[in-house]
Amino acid sequence: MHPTKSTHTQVARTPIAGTQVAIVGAGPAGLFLSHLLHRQGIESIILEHRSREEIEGTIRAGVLEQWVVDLMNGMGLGDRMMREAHFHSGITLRFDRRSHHIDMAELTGGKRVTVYAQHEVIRDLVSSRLEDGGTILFGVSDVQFLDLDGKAPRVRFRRGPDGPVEELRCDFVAGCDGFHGPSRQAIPTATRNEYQMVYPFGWLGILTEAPPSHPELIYANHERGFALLSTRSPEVQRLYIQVDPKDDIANWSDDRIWSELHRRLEDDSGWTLTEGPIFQKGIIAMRSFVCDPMQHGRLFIAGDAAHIVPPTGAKGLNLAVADVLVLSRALTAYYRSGTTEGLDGYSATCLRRIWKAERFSWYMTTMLHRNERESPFEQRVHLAELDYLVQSRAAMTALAENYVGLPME
Ligand code: RFL
Ligand code: PHB
Repeated sequence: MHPTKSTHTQVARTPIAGTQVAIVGAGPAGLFLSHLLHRQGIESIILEHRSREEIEGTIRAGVLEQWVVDLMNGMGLGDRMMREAHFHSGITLRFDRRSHHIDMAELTGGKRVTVYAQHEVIRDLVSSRLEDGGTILFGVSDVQFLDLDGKAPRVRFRRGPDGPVEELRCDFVAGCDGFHGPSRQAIPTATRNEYQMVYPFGWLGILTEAPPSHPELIYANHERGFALLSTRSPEVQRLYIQVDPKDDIANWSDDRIWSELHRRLEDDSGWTLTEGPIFQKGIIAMRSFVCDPMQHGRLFIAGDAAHIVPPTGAKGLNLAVADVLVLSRALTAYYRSGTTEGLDGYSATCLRRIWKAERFSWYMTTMLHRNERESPFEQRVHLAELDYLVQSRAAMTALAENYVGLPME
């Protein structure tokens, strides 16, 4: 591999010749990568299938690890987050109608839980990247990869569903196109190992116009199933309940949702949940998934394109940022000195962190959900795990340091 310097300057709507790094997908992975590369003087172009309005309006993650907050601030992207996010010192675990506060800040030397919605992060990253003169092509379709094994890969695409076929020449392709995108499939099956676990439950998530009911997140293990209370703003709250992933949202009237939330979340302290109008609801399935390796030739995949975690550990967005931080460092070293060591080791470096996050997300998920397929013995073991956790500083510290984010190497 030899570094090349692209001289291309992109003006939207004119034909595109080339760039240094073609990024597919404007989710957290793609947008953070484009920002990180730009700060190192490396050019990129983002090709995004959906419209700007769609990506800025999709409701997903809520919790940022401390180092992601620090990274955003260090990159000058944190002003709105620091004004509008909610900073909690810990979380509450609730089971057997009792509540237990896990003081993450105290257990981890000051690291906090930051609740700032993923679509707000997306809004901040898109506007700042466009202000910097970056190129994000929204609404592209038919993305295909060519010559990933060679020195000059190309990405073929159309603008909109009917635009002419265009080709973007580049040095590298970053596949940041989420779990259903095409980039992972471009790694030959002969070399691609996939590890997967599908859970027999999903989450029904709502957004409600109500004031916060509690100063921090509540994760509840209840005999009727898991429930989670989170927040978005002083006016909007985010709540989830464990449901059958195949259930139809039409079966869930607002009254039924509130009734389940009350039953699963309330404890013996007299605390009650504040209701409000529900303005968004949906059901998501849950899986754990890892693709190894995360690279093929000059293609590097990152974020949900390479791995999925169930949301109970709040790790997905944070892992996506960790991947692209590793990738941006490897690309920077390559363009500065021609060394390919970082690029060659990209997959192995990322997978060490990914498997730890997979373990933690699986642990939180199995401990907090009711799984009808498990034996009564296994179910009792999960309750014993919770009981042990809230009595052991060592166990709480282990949970806290994983939740607020393991250090980046
Ligand atoms: P994304 O966000 O899916 O972005 C991929 C982008 O690629 C585009 N795309 C294509 N573009 C061009 N051509 C194609 N052929 C394309 N195919 C796809 C898509 O339109 C999209 O814009 O992946 P990325 O960047 O890897 O980011 C991953 C995170 O979005 C995800 O892990 C988190 O949302 C997971 N997650 C959580 N993560 C956390 O860190 N903390 C949390 O609290 C948290 N809570 C959650 C979550 C995910 C949830 N859902 C809905 C799955 C809560 C929920 C309910
Ligand atoms: C959210 O606020 O959407 C959220 C919070 C914590 C999680 C998952 C999602 O573990």
